Amino acid sequence: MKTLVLIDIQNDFLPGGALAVPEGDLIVPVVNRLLPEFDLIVATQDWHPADHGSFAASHPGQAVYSQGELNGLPQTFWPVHCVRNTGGALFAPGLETRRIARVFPKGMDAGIDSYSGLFDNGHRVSTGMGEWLKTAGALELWVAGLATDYCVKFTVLDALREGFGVNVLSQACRGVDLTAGDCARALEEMRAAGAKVIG
Ligand code: VGL
Ligand code: ZN
Repeated sequence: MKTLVLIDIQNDFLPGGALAVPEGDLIVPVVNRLLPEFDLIVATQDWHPADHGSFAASHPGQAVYSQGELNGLPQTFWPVHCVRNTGGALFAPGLETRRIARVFPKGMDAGIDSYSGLFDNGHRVSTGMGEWLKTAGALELWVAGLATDYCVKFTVLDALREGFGVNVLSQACRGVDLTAGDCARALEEMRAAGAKVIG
């Protein structure tokens, strides 16, 4: 069961979006080209309430892209992005979505962020993705999407911990690189944890 996991390929993460990932749009044709190789395809969608605690705007005086804490966990304060049921939260135009078997929304609890597609950042609540994939017979995952240094990385690390074999499709990922080198370090961290980073 060759399984593809697409992470947060949403308008707000594309150039021109609220939390633009440089070259985020370039992965769309790459992903579309890969789809026929897979038996099972799932996706995540960052799906925040308008007052989500990861937004700088939810904390008066807090600058976007600054670091702080949210309910005891370290938190980067982001621009308002991927508010559920808004255009910014929709999948990228041009992304072939017809074969996506199931979409797992995440980040709905205003009090905690959820970079990983499997658990919130405190590992308190599961999205159900890991269980669902196991029930579907998936053992090995191929991961693509946005952003390499946040949601891709934490999804990969959680999937490894859950016992999946994990391959990172690096040409089908792009990152934020808030600090230069973040993406390279994220790929190295995934590799060190047991993921295979492939073209
Ligand atoms: C993401 C920051 C905030 C991501 C989501 O998809 O990588 N990054 N929310
Ligand atoms: Zn988010």
